[in-house]
Amino acid sequence: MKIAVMGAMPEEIEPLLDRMDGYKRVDYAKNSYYLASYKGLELVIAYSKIGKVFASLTAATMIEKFGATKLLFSGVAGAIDENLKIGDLIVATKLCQHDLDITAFGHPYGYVPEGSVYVRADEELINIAKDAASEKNILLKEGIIATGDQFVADEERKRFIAKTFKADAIEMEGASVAVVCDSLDIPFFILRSISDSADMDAGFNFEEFLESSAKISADFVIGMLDIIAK
Ligand code: 3QA
Repeated sequence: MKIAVMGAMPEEIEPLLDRMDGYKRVDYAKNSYYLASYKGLELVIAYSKIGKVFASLTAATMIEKFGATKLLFSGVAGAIDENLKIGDLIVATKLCQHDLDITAFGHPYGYVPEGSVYVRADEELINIAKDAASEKNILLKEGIIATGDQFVADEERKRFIAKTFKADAIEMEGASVAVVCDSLDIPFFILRSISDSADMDAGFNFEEFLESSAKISADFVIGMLDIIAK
């Protein structure tokens, strides 16, 4: 079994690589993939670069070229749910693309023919996350994550996404990874730690908290790998 662990930005995977027993870099498709070992587990680790297209390419590459049979995503997100504060962890129960719009043809937001508005994450992996959270007494929220090719720093856009998709958090990769994994029948898991609230201050907060929140998420994924390795 090979497990893919991906992020979007270097800051999201560096704390993971730091914890590996060893790794070697393989360059492919203008990106770097790290073949790593951790407590006897075989991993492939990479950051995709930002947005749905790069994230899809990386997820598909980890599965099709590197043979990953499960995928865990670790990173940061903007909060939509007011109860989510900077540093809090949220795991996606399901994900949607908030910027996918063929409503001109009477379809709902986020829907295209032969697709679905939401893609569900793997329940077994979510259960492992719950075990990791209770073991370490960490608060782990579950919710809907909305993905789009926009850094949202705008109350109005945020309200639209909240209302249309009942989303709790927003980011730029999760739903595209979900579509790839679902299509290829690979169990996946998307974890995010809050870096900002997708409002006026989002840019500023993001820059301040990217590193610390990315580490909170990465540390949690390490805790999950500890359980999987047992
Ligand atoms: C934002 C990162 C992208 O990979 C999505 C962070 C946190 N807050 C968000 C928000 N809206 C959407 N997504 C997010 N990630 C990249 S833009 C900054 C690039 O800086 C989640 C996320 N409010 C590069 C330096 O120039």
